[in-house]
Amino acid sequence: MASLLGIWLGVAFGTAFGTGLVSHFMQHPPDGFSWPSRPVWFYRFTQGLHVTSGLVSVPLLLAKLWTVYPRLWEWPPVRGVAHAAERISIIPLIAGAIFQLATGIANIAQWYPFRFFFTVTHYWVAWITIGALIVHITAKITIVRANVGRDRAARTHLSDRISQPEPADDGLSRRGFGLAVGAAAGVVTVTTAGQFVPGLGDTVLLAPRKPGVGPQGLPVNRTALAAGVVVIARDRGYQLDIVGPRPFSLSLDELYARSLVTVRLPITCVEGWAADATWTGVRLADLLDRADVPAHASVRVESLERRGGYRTSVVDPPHARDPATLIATRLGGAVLALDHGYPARLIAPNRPGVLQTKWVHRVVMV
Ligand SMILES: Nc1nc2c(c(=O)[nH]1)N[C@H]1C(S)=C(S)[C@@H](COP(=O)(O)O)O[C@H]1N2
Ligand SMILES: [Mo]
Repeated sequence: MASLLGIWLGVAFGTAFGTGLVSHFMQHPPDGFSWPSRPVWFYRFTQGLHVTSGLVSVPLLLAKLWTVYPRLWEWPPVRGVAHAAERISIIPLIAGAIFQLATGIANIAQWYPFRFFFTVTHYWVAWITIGALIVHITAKITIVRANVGRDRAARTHLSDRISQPEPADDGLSRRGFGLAVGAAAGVVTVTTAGQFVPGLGDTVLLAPRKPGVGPQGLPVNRTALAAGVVVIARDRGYQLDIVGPRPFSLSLDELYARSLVTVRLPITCVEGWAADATWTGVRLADLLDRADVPAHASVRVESLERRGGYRTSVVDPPHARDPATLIATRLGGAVLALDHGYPARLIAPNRPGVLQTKWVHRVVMV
């Protein structure tokens, strides 16, 4: 059972790690690297997998700890150098795994009881945990093979380290335990996947946000009140400034009069919810052309928000030039709600929600 749970945990943690790296490098692309803007749904897919594999790991990890718990108190605690190294690697593995799952869930719930910055810590502890996991897998691979593999001969060589046949009538059977853990993992998946799988919104029970619930049928991440832009965003004197070799500005009326392009794109929050919406606005590429911004240049989109980690975002050429990337002024046919970024916001395909800047008032070539 420990071997089987180990395999599933390895798959779940590996998935969470890989998709976590995608999300990290989308938000912090290394120099000279930029992500494609297509397929439109790619980030929705990877981030959905990230959150689901993390949540599914919770019942798997609890079951695994429960199964191996007696082994943690085995005597003598070490049986040589290799065994000691393996035992020591258990500490960052268990601590890291619990830390990643706990902080990830707290972040989904937008609950920040900790003093450190979530994304940076979650990223670095992921490397520590995966490092310890690789050491652990290397140390245990032979036992796992003997336990779950078809090679019966391997079993006899390791007879003292592998599971003995199940004694009859000894409490919860191995099969019953396995089914219970599988059921728990299944329930977690079904009650959270609706956050990002189109059309499954009704099954969301465990997640704090449901697609379709919020102003204009869309959840809100940070409200205008929280961002401190309620007054300034409603100012009739608002202007959108496009700063390039030939800078220009659009007044509120000009911007709305020019908002003629409609696209259907999701907002995909890193926290795991995604919702499709119909956006209308001006193509970013058209604004950049008019300002003579060269096709290979990146631009920075700036919000009216004065503080906050997500008040600006950089748009690299694949996204800046994608015909579906808009400075949007309308959502579902109506003027953008203040909480969704009135008077104007960025919306682009295949991009984490944190980079879909709201209350945009300036676009600057960088
Ligand atoms: N200026 C600004 N824009 C922002 C944010 C923010 O905090 N400030 N939050 C981002 C995040 S994390 C998400 S998921 C999306 C959500 O957009 P919505 O609130 O319109 O659904 O807005 C993004 N745009
Ligand atoms: Mo977000």
